[in-house]
Amino acid sequence: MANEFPQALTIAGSDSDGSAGMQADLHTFFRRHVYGTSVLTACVAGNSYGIHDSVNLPTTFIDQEFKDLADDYHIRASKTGMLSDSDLIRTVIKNYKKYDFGPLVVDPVITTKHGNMLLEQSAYQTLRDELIPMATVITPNFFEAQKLAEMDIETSVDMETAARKLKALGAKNIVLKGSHHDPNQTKVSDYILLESGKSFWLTGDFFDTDRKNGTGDSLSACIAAELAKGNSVEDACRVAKKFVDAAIKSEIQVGHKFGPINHWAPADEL
Ligand code: PXL
Repeated sequence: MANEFPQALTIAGSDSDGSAGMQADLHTFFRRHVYGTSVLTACVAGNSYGIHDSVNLPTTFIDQEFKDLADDYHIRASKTGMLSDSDLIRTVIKNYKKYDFGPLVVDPVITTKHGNMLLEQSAYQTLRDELIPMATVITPNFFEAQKLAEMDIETSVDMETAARKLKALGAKNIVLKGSHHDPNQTKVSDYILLESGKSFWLTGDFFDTDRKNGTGDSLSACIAAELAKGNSVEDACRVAKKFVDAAIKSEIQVGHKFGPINHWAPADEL
């Protein structure tokens, strides 16, 4: 049947070293047997030591990318990554409202693992007030969740409170990633709050490594991939946690410092 193979879209920036951003998303789509399309928003020059430059694509070009995909492909789920300024965010919102590209996973990318800002200060409010309310799922990391929920998170009860606050911003389902900043910890627990009100924890082993670039990108891409296959948000989150955990545990040695996760590692039968 024409055009029925599961197709997903990443709306994100390119990371020249391939470890994060659109490259990590497309690796993930491929690995989860979903055809990957892409709307490129920005290009980042960097490597495993850090990020050294970035440029945004013109919004008229982004409009054209959306149109070309809408004219031909049957996209069943999408995700956003790096959207560095308000113009870009609003261009994505405008196009997303215009076309039917399925449920939207918003990874509220604010900084890189190295602490480089990927979102201009003025764009933060646009992300919070305009994009997050459109999200089927948001996947903030610990830092992003504290910023968006405007509270410190120290305990598991704090995580539950923060998730409720994030839901109040308008996102339907919340995937709040647990802290992994204590080298002595043995587990990392993410908290999931679903649209239905159901909530649960997903716990995985903590693996102390500096090869974790692209973890958040891949988690949100995996959720989008599973949604594109018609799976539920709950199942998508469960698969994504296992997928990313396996990819962190099985290091590949490329680059000298903060290297990528290993998208080959996960088994197919997650
Ligand atoms: O992992 C966050 C991220 C997202 N998008 C791009 C990036 C990075 C981190 O380096 O470069 C383009």
